[in-house]
Amino acid sequence: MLQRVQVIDSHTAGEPTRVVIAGGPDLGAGSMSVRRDRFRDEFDGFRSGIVNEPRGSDVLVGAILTEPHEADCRAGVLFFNNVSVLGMCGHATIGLAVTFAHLGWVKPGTFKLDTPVGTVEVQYHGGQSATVANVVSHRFRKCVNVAVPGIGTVTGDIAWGGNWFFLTDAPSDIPLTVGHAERLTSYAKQIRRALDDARITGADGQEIDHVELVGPAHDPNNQGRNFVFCPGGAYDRSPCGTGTSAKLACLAADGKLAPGSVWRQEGILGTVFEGRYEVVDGGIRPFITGDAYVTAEGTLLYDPADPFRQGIRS
Ligand code: PYC
Repeated sequence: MLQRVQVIDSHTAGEPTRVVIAGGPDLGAGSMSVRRDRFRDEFDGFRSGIVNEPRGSDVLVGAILTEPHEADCRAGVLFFNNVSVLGMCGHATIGLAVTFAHLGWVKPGTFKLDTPVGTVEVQYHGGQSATVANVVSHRFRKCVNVAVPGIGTVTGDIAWGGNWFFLTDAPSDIPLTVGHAERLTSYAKQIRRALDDARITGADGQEIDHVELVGPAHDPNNQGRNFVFCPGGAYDRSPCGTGTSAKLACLAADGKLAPGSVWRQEGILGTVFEGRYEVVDGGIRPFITGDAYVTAEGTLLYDPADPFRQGIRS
């Protein structure tokens, strides 16, 4: 019998999200991190079937909704990509807000979401726009050197923005434009491999699975531009919500951006997230504002006889 899974697709500043709204597995009880581990260990085929080819692509980020564990949250959510499960995802949270509004589930106002890395608060502004008050973010280490074969020593900061990031200046000979995405990807991938080889990690030995190349904004109305290399080898089409949070944590730690001041972060397509922060215990609370558009309502069909029903895993 065909299995049916209902999804809504959206994109936030160019980066796609697919939210499962019915037909997903029951992830049982426990905190969102317990459910994340259960999803990762027992339902990896489901994850892959939602986001990977032939139904998706390497770029797609998935989200699955659950009952929240924290009573004050509207829903629990797990984010995932082409290879695994993410901690948080900023662009997808903005996509969720606009999707929830599209479904008539929320009106302009605030609601909370329970994620494996903490509670986030979402302010839906109406129309396409939402602001995410992200999890507490911080810079973990400053000016870390890593020897990258074929490139040389690369220096960067390690920061947490809901995922772990290594932030470093974009190379001077590769423009931060989408036309150079292949070269930027290859550069970031080499850094990622060198970090792994040198066992350079985030706190508690956690893997640094995102590399953020930073440079000056192209538009004088903005303050910076980035290229974010994601764990599964794709690059973020948006300015990356957790990556912008990590950047804000570094700016705050360096005293380069005052609490409440606006940082307009361009991504590689030139789309913008507006960021600001407040100081809290353990770091900063980033606020990330962006726009999302719903692109499809659909039912995915899974034939038990289909050899690729669980997607093509790389
Ligand atoms: O927006 O946080 C984000 C994100 C993480 C990976 C892709 N997008």
